[in-house]
Amino acid sequence: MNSPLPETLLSRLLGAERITVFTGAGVSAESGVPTFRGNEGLWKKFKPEELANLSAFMKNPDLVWEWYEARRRIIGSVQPNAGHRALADMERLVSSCTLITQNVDNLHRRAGSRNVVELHGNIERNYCLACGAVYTGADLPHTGGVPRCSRAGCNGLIRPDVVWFGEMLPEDEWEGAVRASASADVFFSVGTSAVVYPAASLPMMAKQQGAWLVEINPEQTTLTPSADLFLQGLSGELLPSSVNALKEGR
Ligand code: BJW
Ligand code: ZN
Repeated sequence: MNSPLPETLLSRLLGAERITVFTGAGVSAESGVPTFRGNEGLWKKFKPEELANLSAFMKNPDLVWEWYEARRRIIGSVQPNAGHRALADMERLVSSCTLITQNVDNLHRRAGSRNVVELHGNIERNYCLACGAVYTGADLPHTGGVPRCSRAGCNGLIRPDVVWFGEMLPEDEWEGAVRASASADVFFSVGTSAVVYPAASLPMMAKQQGAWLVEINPEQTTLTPSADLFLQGLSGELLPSSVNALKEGR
């Protein structure tokens, strides 16, 4: 059982005009989507650094594609959890609420969040490396192995529209994330190990600009010593109780 939420959290939430939430793989863990790192990470066979980069894809496109296909199958078979749903509720309760996610699994949108900044792309979109043509799951050519572009004369490799190591984050999303972090009164960092940059710089950016920094995670991270409040536990429990407290306080 979690201990009751501290009063300071409630008063900070009630006094906040702008709340920004930054999420990572841990927020989808209770839906059954494996995280990347740590003991519970299913991808222990491969480090994300080994598969989530362009040179791995060029060297062995079928292997990398199959990793994404396996993940799409998992994501397609699971549902958003109570943590995702609480964040969708939070958006409806707070006048300015931005959700910045590193996740590519689309579960925040499926839960009803609308103001979502996807920093690392979306696994449901793909594009041709040669001509840039966009493919969703439904219009992908199914050939076995990595699909190839069906535009006349192209035949380029199709890759998932996600951000791999060594690649720049999408400019508009990054700028939106920086704006929402710098202007936040309360900033939540939820379910992320906060080791992958530049995304991991957002919580400290928010704090340096005056936000009250709350971290939700069952484990301590490198961010924990800087958090104004560390709520140790599962996001599927702590996010609903935070949002319920906000509902009751209003
Ligand atoms: C729960 C829970 C529950 C569990 N409730 N919580 C040296 C220093 C600094 C930076 C670099 C460096 N060397 C290289 C870099 C740059 C590099 C980087 O940061 N590397 C570090 C690993 C060292 N970054 C990049 O390359 C980025 N681009 C860039 O920098 O561009 C500039 C540039 C351009 C050209 C050349 C050089 C630089 C791009 C990074 C892209 C990351 N992409 C991935 C894959 C996306 C696609 C896909 O999904 O396949 O993004 S990697 C992977 O990590 C994925 C995630 O979004 C990201 C973060 O992981 P996350 O979400 O934190 O997950 P976990 O598993 O790490 O943590 C889960 C947490 O949940 C844990 O803490 C658990 O305890 C917790 N948890 N259950 C709450 N129920
Ligand atoms: Zn093409």
